Amino acid sequence: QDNSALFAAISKAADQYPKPEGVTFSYGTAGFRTLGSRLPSVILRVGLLAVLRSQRLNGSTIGVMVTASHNPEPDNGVKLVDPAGEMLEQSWEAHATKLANCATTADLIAAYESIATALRINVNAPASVVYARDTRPSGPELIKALETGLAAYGSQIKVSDIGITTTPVLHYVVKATNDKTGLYGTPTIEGYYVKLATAFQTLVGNRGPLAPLYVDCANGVGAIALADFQKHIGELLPLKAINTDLDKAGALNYQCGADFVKTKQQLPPSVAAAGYLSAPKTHACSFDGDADRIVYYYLRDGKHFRLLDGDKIAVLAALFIGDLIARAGLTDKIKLGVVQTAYANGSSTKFINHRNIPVTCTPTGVKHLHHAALRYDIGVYFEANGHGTVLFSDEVLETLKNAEPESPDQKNAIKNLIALSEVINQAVGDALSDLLLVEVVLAHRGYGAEEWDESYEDLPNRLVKVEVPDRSIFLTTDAERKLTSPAGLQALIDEAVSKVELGRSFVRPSGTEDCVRVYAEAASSSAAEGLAITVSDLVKEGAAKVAAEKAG
Ligand code: G16
Repeated sequence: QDNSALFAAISKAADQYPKPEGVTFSYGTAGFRTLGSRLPSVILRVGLLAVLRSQRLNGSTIGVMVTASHNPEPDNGVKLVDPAGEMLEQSWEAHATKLANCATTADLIAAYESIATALRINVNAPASVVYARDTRPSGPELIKALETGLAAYGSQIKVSDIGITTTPVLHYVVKATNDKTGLYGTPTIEGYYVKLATAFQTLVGNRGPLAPLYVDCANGVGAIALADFQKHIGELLPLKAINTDLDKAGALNYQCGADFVKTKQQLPPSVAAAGYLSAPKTHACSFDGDADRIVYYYLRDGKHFRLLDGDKIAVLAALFIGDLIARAGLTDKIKLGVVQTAYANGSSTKFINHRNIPVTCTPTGVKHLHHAALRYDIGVYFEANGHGTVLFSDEVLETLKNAEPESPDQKNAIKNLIALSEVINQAVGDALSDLLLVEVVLAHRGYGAEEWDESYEDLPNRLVKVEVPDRSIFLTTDAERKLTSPAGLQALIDEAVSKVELGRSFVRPSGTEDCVRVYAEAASSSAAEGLAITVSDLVKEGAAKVAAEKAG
């Protein structure tokens, strides 16, 4: 087949967005992430790969999300969404990295052709791509680059822009678009909110209206989602948005948002100043910049900051679902499990194990947790940072729909399990959907934040970012709990940990920021702090040693 016209059109588009010199891009924890100004060529090329991926999968719709989520405002990023709404299949990350790093247009075309040949893709076949972006200032320019690349295909491909929205909404739209049964939901932003609101109303039943909830939107796109969603649930759950300034330069994720709260272990100053939490029995939550993470918090005795992070959400959800399974009389038929990463607080893992719920540990990154969760009938997965969801297998949904309840209580439990599978985003973690899940469980249990918090006591912990000359020298194994490189460093960490009561610490390179992350937990706050400092120093020394050896 003659591909010359297509390749000429792609070349012309790519020429407008040359790769910046001296930068090596890599598809990390959640796609490409770096300064927005460096990304136009990458975004265009990711668009080309989305077309190839769609062609490889018989024209299924592929998503492209332009966001850098929790990162600072000058950063941006891009990730691909597979047809079922999941993260891009891992084996394709290498193709993305390869295209992103081609130095010239000619190299790019050659790499593109070689991927197509190796995977037997007909480059003239139809394809379908849907894309969205968050509110970052660099977004419009990057979307222009994406569109320039996609325009090279002319009417051969179907392209749909759903505008400014959250990452999980894009994942939902991709999944719903590809769902041949039409049962998953209408593939639009509106369709998503209708689905969530309907399931939420079923679950709340006559327990509403619920108390108003303060939501820190990190000055990001979550503010838009929240306002839109509110129209669908009215007074059933009044959502009071805080940090909704989308126009103020530098405000995104700054001193607010889920990442700030989790890493600093404190209230966003804006929330503290507003005094929302000094009233008894109030709690609040924070989204991150693209609203795919959520953490909760409250002030114990009106004074002491208490974090209810992804681990606490996982426990809340898993115990509630476990109880519903038991009440539905389906304990023998449905296997419930929890998936965490090494960042999960040791106390949470112990608590879940004591409840006879199996726990799997995976490397950081939703893609890893998601796949592990699919191995359970109902898989609850949460990263401590608030990223997560609950997956219901198709078989479980069948079982629930075909169950013949023997009592009103069984019938109710089954109805609630089905509604939970609808209120919980089945494609990826969503701050909004997770918020609804938490509020539903609290309403059913009759809990406030204090009662929720009583499940277990977190071991004191610290998460530190360490800047090193080259984070790629840090390699890990055992679900990132051990370092294999630099040589000898893990033994030194082990030695430091062994001196600390209930000590645990690990080191891994971030896949979204230019740093190495050090996590430490221990029996006391000062010991956790001390261990984090010791291990950070070991990391700096180790990195400096490798840099010195390289220099000569
Ligand atoms: C992304 C990933 C998360 C991960 C986080 C931090 O979150 O989707 O799974 O926990 O990055 O990753 P790392 O420690 O490798 O930097 P987000 O919210 O930024 O998309």
